Amino acid sequence: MTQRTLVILKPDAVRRGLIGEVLGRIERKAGWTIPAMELRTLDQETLEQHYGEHKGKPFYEPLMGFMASGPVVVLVVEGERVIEGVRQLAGPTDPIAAAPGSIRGDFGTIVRENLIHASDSEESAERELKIFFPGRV
Ligand code: IDP
Ligand code: MG
Repeated sequence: MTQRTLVILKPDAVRRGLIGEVLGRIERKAGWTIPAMELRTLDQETLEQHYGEHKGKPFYEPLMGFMASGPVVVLVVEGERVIEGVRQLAGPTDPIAAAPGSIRGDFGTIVRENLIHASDSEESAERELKIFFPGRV
Protein backbone atom coordinates (compact mmCIF):
# COMPACT_ATOMS: atom_id res chain seq x y z
CA MET A 1 0.00 0.00 0.00
CA THR A 2 1.75 3.15 -1.21
CA GLN A 3 1.36 6.14 1.09
CA ARG A 4 2.82 9.59 1.66
CA THR A 5 3.86 10.96 5.02
CA LEU A 6 5.12 14.29 6.32
CA VAL A 7 8.47 14.23 8.07
CA ILE A 8 10.25 17.07 9.87
CA LEU A 9 13.87 16.89 10.95
CA LYS A 10 13.58 19.13 14.00
CA PRO A 11 15.99 22.01 14.83
CA ASP A 12 18.08 19.78 17.13
CA ALA A 13 18.73 17.31 14.31
CA VAL A 14 19.80 20.11 11.97
CA ARG A 15 21.97 21.88 14.60
CA ARG A 16 23.69 18.63 15.53
CA GLY A 17 24.56 17.75 11.96
CA LEU A 18 22.30 14.72 11.84
CA ILE A 19 20.41 15.49 8.60
CA GLY A 20 22.41 12.96 6.62
CA GLU A 21 22.23 10.31 9.32
CA VAL A 22 18.45 10.51 9.59
CA LEU A 23 17.78 10.92 5.88
CA GLY A 24 20.09 7.97 5.20
CA ARG A 25 17.93 5.69 7.30
CA ILE A 26 14.84 6.77 5.39
CA GLU A 27 16.57 6.49 2.01
CA ARG A 28 17.82 2.99 2.71
CA LYS A 29 14.32 1.56 3.13
CA ALA A 30 13.59 -0.32 -0.09
CA GLY A 31 11.44 1.55 -2.55
CA TRP A 32 10.82 4.67 -0.48
CA THR A 33 11.34 8.00 -2.25
CA ILE A 34 11.47 11.67 -1.26
CA PRO A 35 9.29 13.61 -3.72
CA ALA A 36 9.73 16.95 -1.93
CA MET A 37 12.18 18.34 0.63
CA GLU A 38 13.20 21.77 1.89
CA LEU A 39 15.26 23.47 4.61
CA ARG A 40 13.12 26.17 6.23
CA THR A 41 12.53 28.01 9.47
CA LEU A 42 8.95 27.50 10.61
CA ASP A 43 6.76 30.46 11.52
CA GLN A 44 4.31 30.58 14.42
CA GLU A 45 1.22 30.25 12.22
CA THR A 46 2.46 27.07 10.55
CA LEU A 47 3.45 25.59 13.91
CA GLU A 48 0.07 26.41 15.44
CA GLN A 49 -1.68 24.58 12.59
CA HIS A 50 0.67 21.65 12.82
CA TYR A 51 0.63 21.18 16.60
CA GLY A 52 -2.92 22.49 17.27
CA GLU A 53 -3.93 19.19 18.90
CA HIS A 54 -1.45 19.88 21.73
CA LYS A 55 -2.56 23.45 22.50
CA GLY A 56 -3.09 23.91 26.26
CA LYS A 57 -0.76 21.09 27.26
CA PRO A 58 2.18 22.02 29.52
CA PHE A 59 4.74 21.20 26.85
CA TYR A 60 3.01 23.19 24.09
CA GLU A 61 4.65 26.62 24.49
CA PRO A 62 8.21 25.26 24.96
CA LEU A 63 7.62 22.97 21.97
CA MET A 64 6.60 25.92 19.81
CA GLY A 65 9.69 27.87 20.90
CA PHE A 66 11.95 24.93 20.20
CA MET A 67 10.44 24.20 16.78
CA ALA A 68 10.98 27.85 15.75
CA SER A 69 14.53 27.98 17.17
CA GLY A 70 16.32 27.19 13.94
CA PRO A 71 15.94 25.70 10.50
CA VAL A 72 14.24 22.34 10.03
CA VAL A 73 14.11 20.00 7.06
CA VAL A 74 10.57 19.27 5.92
CA LEU A 75 10.07 16.40 3.52
CA VAL A 76 7.52 14.12 1.99
CA VAL A 77 8.32 10.42 2.03
CA GLU A 78 6.46 8.13 -0.32
CA GLY A 79 6.32 4.35 -0.49
CA GLU A 80 5.07 1.12 0.94
CA ARG A 81 3.51 1.67 4.39
CA VAL A 82 5.64 4.78 5.03
CA ILE A 83 3.31 6.17 7.70
CA GLU A 84 3.84 3.26 10.07
CA GLY A 85 7.35 2.70 8.75
CA VAL A 86 8.79 6.14 9.52
CA ARG A 87 7.15 6.07 12.97
CA GLN A 88 8.98 2.77 13.56
CA LEU A 89 12.29 4.25 12.40
CA ALA A 90 11.71 7.23 14.74
CA GLY A 91 10.75 5.25 17.83
CA PRO A 92 8.42 6.40 20.60
CA THR A 93 8.17 10.05 21.69
CA ASP A 94 10.43 9.68 24.76
CA PRO A 95 13.98 9.03 23.49
CA ILE A 96 15.02 7.24 26.66
CA ALA A 97 12.15 4.79 26.24
CA ALA A 98 12.93 4.44 22.52
CA ALA A 99 14.89 1.33 21.61
CA PRO A 100 18.49 1.61 20.45
CA GLY A 101 18.43 1.31 16.68
CA SER A 102 15.63 3.84 16.36
CA ILE A 103 16.43 7.47 15.52
CA ARG A 104 15.17 8.80 18.85
CA GLY A 105 16.70 5.87 20.74
CA ASP A 106 20.10 6.35 19.17
CA PHE A 107 20.39 10.14 19.33
CA GLY A 108 17.90 11.63 21.80
CA THR A 109 17.72 12.18 25.53
CA ILE A 110 15.05 14.77 26.37
CA VAL A 111 11.47 14.38 25.21
CA ARG A 112 11.03 17.74 23.49
CA GLU A 113 14.23 17.48 21.45
CA ASN A 114 13.48 14.13 19.89
CA LEU A 115 14.90 14.89 16.46
CA ILE A 116 12.06 13.95 14.12
CA HIS A 117 8.35 14.38 13.49
CA ALA A 118 6.43 11.86 11.38
CA SER A 119 2.70 11.78 10.68
CA ASP A 120 0.93 9.24 12.90
CA SER A 121 -1.99 8.18 10.66
CA GLU A 122 -3.38 8.57 7.15
CA GLU A 123 -5.62 11.39 8.38
CA SER A 124 -2.69 13.22 10.01
CA ALA A 125 -0.54 12.74 6.91
CA GLU A 126 -3.19 14.24 4.65
CA ARG A 127 -3.71 17.20 6.99
CA GLU A 128 0.01 17.85 7.55
CA LEU A 129 1.03 17.49 3.89
CA LYS A 130 -1.47 20.26 3.06
CA ILE A 131 0.06 22.54 5.71
CA PHE A 132 3.68 22.10 4.59
CA PHE A 133 3.36 21.47 0.86
CA PRO A 134 0.09 23.11 -0.20
CA GLY A 135 -0.77 22.43 -3.80
CA ARG A 136 2.23 20.15 -4.28
CA VAL A 137 1.09 16.79 -2.96
P1 IDP B 1 5.10 12.36 18.53
O1 IDP B 1 6.03 13.38 17.95
O2 IDP B 1 5.81 11.10 18.92
O3 IDP B 1 3.87 12.12 17.67
P2 IDP B 1 3.33 13.90 20.30
O4 IDP B 1 2.68 13.36 21.51
O5 IDP B 1 2.48 14.16 19.09
O6 IDP B 1 4.56 12.94 19.94
O7 IDP B 1 4.04 15.24 20.75
C1 IDP B 1 4.55 16.14 19.79
C2 IDP B 1 5.93 16.58 20.22
O8 IDP B 1 5.81 17.33 21.43
C3 IDP B 1 6.88 15.45 20.59
O9 IDP B 1 7.53 14.89 19.45
C4 IDP B 1 7.86 16.15 21.51
O10 IDP B 1 8.77 16.95 20.75
C5 IDP B 1 6.92 17.07 22.26
N1 IDP B 1 6.42 16.47 23.50
C6 IDP B 1 5.43 15.53 23.63
N2 IDP B 1 5.23 15.20 24.91
C7 IDP B 1 6.09 15.94 25.62
C8 IDP B 1 6.39 16.04 27.03
O11 IDP B 1 5.81 15.38 27.88
N3 IDP B 1 7.39 16.93 27.38
C9 IDP B 1 8.06 17.67 26.47
N4 IDP B 1 7.80 17.61 25.15
C10 IDP B 1 6.85 16.75 24.72
MG1 MG C 1 2.30 13.42 17.19
